[in-house]
Amino acid sequence: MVHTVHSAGGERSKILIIYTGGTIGMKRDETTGALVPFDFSGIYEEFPAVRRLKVDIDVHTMPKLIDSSNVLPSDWCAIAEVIRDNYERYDGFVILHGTDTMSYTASALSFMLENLAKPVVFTGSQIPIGVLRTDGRENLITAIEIAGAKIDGRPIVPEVSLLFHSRLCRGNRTHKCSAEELDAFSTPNYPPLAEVGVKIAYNGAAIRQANCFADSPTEPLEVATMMSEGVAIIKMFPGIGEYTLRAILSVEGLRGVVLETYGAGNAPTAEWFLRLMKETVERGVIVLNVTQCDNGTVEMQLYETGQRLLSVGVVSAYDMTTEAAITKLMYVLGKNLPLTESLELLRKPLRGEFTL
Ligand code: ASN
Repeated sequence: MVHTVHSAGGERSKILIIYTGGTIGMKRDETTGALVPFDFSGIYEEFPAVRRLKVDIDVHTMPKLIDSSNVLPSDWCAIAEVIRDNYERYDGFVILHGTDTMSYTASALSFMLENLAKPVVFTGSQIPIGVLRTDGRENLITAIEIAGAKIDGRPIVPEVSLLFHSRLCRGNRTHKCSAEELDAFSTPNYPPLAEVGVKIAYNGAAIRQANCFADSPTEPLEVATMMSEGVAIIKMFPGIGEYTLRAILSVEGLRGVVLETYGAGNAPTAEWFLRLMKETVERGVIVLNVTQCDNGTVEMQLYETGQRLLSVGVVSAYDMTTEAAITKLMYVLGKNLPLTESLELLRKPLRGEFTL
């Protein structure tokens, strides 16, 4: 469902808000007192300040509004398709999404939207929009402003980003780090694309540069909607048992695993563990090594415990977040390429998701 809400005057941007659900959309029903979804088509009545932005806003409400803990790859495809179908008509897109899995969806969309040349800004809130002290109002207004921001007629942030509290971050570099604080997202290993204070201070050097993404903003937008389901995340812990690990790795249809290791990409050198990893890799399952640390990169050459993983064919994810690693695996495996070509795509940054 698309609603248009126009406001007067000036050189303007056209923004499509895609509302998917989450806390940001919740408002208290005045008769029952229950939290119910807010109708964003009434955005100008509810937030008159939006009229002062130089934007015309349309609102697309997804058919089923969800708590983002219920999100599925099919929902990512549905969002990507809304962007594709409306791409030519808008200057930028704001995705209102629950915070719990927002980093997964933002990461997934960064890969699925090939040759993206327009802003796609994710945002949400910790406090419902209908509650007086909500953080949703500021997040929403700032996200709209960023999605419509241009210099010399060109968008300032032509990539998938995530705006929360006082920072705009690259979407595939984010992680929900707090269940309570309003500053709920971190951007490990990559600087914010903008700091939001009295002004919005864009960090031009961190924003998509011509050579930092493997796709091209001058080519037409393509939407990759095949995301492989044959993936898993395994978090290492001292004492993880051979049977447990073997059971996960022998699941039918498994094609890729994100292995969360210790420190700079280290894991036990126990013979059973390395044998199991070797067997897995030899079966054609890709094992992608991500660190459990909050920041820093995988460097498997540093210690024997990392070198052994490297020697059995485990692939470094460098400084990628788990969210980016799992969605990149789904995206790459969804292309059904020969193994060597999949590995080639995993070993290079496609959308600035890691630093070599
Ligand atoms: N459970 C909510 C969601 O992710 C949390 C939120 O949006 N703050 O949909």
